[in-house]
Amino acid sequence: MSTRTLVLCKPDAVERGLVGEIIRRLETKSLRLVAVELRQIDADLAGKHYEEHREKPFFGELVAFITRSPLVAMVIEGGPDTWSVVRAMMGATNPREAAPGTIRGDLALETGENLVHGSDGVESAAREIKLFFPEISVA
Ligand code: 3AN
Repeated sequence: MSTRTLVLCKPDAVERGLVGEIIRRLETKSLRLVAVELRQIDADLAGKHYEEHREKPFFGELVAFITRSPLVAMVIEGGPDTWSVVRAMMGATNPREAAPGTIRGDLALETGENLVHGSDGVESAAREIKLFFPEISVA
């Protein structure tokens, strides 16, 4: 069985011209692209996407960042635990602590500009795919 997950190349990735590098890493790993879209999201979608962080002190900053310019949203698939493979490739939330070899470890320095988002489980993947790509099947 193959599962799907949502990946975002955040605005900093688009601004820095790193979308190709990020997709290259995912594809080289043999993960497959199911859907890809360049779009600038509004505060409403950003708030729904980051629902779990709504009460955190950095929520306003997070919404301002993710809406500031276009991002690239993708649905990725590849085996039984795609979300977990993608998370391992992303590295730790704080790029200063992210291992070399990971996307954040190699390409970023600040938590507020950490290039990528990946769903953190099967349920959040289904929820997030529905938010960004309502027409795409979650599995
Ligand atoms: P991840 O992106 O690794 O799943 P989450 O879900 O804990 O991390 O956090 C979502 C986003 O919120 C992060 N990518 C980061 O941009 C931001 N964030 C998380 N923790 C902090 C923090 N302590 N200060 C500022 N921004 C943060």
